Amino acid sequence: MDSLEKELFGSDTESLDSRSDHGHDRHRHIHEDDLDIDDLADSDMEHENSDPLFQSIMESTDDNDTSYMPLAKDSPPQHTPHPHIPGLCLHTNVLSHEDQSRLMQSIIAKNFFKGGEQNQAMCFGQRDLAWLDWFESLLKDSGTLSEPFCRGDWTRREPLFDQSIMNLYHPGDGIKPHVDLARFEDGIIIVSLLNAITMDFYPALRTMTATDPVDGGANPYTQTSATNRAPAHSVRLEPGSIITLQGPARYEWEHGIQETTRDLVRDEWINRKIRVSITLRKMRPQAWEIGPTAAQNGVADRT
Ligand SMILES: O=C(O)CCC(=O)C(=O)O
Repeated sequence: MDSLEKELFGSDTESLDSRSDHGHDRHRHIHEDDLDIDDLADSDMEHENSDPLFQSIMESTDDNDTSYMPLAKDSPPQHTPHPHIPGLCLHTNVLSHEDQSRLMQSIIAKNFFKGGEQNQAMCFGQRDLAWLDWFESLLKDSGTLSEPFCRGDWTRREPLFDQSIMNLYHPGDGIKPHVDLARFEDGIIIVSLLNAITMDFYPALRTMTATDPVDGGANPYTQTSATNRAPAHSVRLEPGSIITLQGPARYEWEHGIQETTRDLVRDEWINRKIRVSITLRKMRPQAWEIGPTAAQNGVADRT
């Protein structure tokens, strides 16, 4: 990484420890009955106390974690276009502690990860994404979807998203480098929750365009990207941050997460902790003819 990129994307802040007091009230979308992550331990919602995932989330928080640098209470969101990957923008400090708690609470309540037995879950269709409705206004209010960070019409489309993937990462887990399938429109966002991780970017082995056939066959990236390649760029995804991918970043670059238990961040090895991500996309209209079941084939390889 060059120094500008390091400055913008290498970060030595780490692990938004969910027990730390970094909550702030920038976003007013939170219902009164929202619980803080800390409060989840005392709650008697259906899955929470007995849910192994919930337990490991609680255990992954570490009061003695000195590597964590809390965000200032009123820090505004920051939007930083990547200097070398057109269409990639990193939006930090978008989700407050409460916002993250609210998303995690829904994920746990919906038992998407089957108590930690599976590490990926998908939703298809607007109705299945109703639990995320409030999040759309947060995206807009925080400026995340605004020009010049996001360009073009996709930020005004209706619905904004109709497909999501939730991914759960334990230390050592990763996702193979891939370009998201042609069945999804341009304009993709990835939300990071709980703890930080490093995402790598590689020039795509096979680039894609917005007009490629929606059923572009099996994902070529899961096979061809298995070879070891050094990433061209790496981006530190802090909890509460979002990346937006559009244009070249969406079609001409692969993104992936290495299977490792620690990341090198500004010359310092940082141990990974449990992380959850939400990827939000919109299916191309013709893609519904393939059907959600087929659409699940060829998603990026999880490990
Ligand atoms: O978990 C992440 O941050 C990346 C997820 C992703 O690339 C995917 O689901 O296709």
